[in-house]
Amino acid sequence: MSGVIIGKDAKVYVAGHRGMVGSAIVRRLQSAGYNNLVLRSRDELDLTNQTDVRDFMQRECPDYIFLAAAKVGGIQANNVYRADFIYENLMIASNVIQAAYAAGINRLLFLGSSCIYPRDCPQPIREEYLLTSSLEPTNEPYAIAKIAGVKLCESFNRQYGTAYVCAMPTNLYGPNDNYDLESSHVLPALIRKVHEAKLRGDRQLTVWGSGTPRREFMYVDDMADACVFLMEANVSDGLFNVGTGSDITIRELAETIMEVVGFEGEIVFDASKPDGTPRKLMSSERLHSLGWKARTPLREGIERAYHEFVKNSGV
Ligand code: GFB
Repeated sequence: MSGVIIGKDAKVYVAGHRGMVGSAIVRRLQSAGYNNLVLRSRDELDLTNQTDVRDFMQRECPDYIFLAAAKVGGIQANNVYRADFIYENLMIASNVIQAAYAAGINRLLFLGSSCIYPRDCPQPIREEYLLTSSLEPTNEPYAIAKIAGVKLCESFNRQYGTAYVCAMPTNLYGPNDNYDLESSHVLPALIRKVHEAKLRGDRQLTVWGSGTPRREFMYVDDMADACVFLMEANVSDGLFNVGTGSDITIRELAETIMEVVGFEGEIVFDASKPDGTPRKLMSSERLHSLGWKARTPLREGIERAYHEFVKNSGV
């Protein structure tokens, strides 16, 4: 079934609207003139509670759902809180997708992550490499939950004719990111570490791992743009990678952030911390062939994120 075209007065539910990705989707929808958004905080609706989610869907019956709610974190949080990552993400995906179907909602976009792909994938990573070999151990529980979400969408589409689409972003950063040093991803962690090192007048900066892993970083507003693009293009099925097409080493990332912040210390690598996947560069050809491309250059995105961080930290 292909989806009904979504107009500006359509009722659009953004699950996870307080998070980095969900809040960017809300900004993008509002700037495009969507005026009937359904938003619920965690206190108002617990997405791990099946009965509450079913009642909410039956009551609200949105025309389109962006499923951006998830328990997320960097390499260390994924590795330590393994049970929480698999349980919460499985519950959220199962509850929302099944309740959407049961309420007769035919259109939904499920958001995952590039870590669903095998650890030692050929690069750039194409969508068809899913489930071709083993996952990266540090985030296997999270990845398994996200793969389950992809398979839920695919299976409901096949059995019931729904139009549930999956978008797999590369490593994202931007407004409303998590800057907690224990649980954050590398880019916000390094923004904070470099900024604080500069304020203290440190001569060294500690970076986890070896600095050699390569990652592809995308500004979250580009991700939100891709999500709304998929909705408006009336795409009704399939898995779409969303990335910029270029990657850099963690050392190069640290050096770029040091330039942006204006800190000239020496980088020291902490080998007691894991490197994770050696390289994670996605092929976004499938999405490019529909006419979408990321716009924000990395340096410019880091400058924007840094200014936002300074403004919010009040230092
Ligand atoms: O961003 P990150 O935590 O996640 O780490 P992943 C990327 C790389 O940066 C790793 C190194 O090699 C880290 O060792 N790194 C260096 C640091 N310094 C730091 C630091 O101060 N903090 C952090 N966090 N890393 C996550 C997955 O993988 O990416 C999730 O665990 C998800 O499931 C997400 O897919 C996008 O890119 O390795």
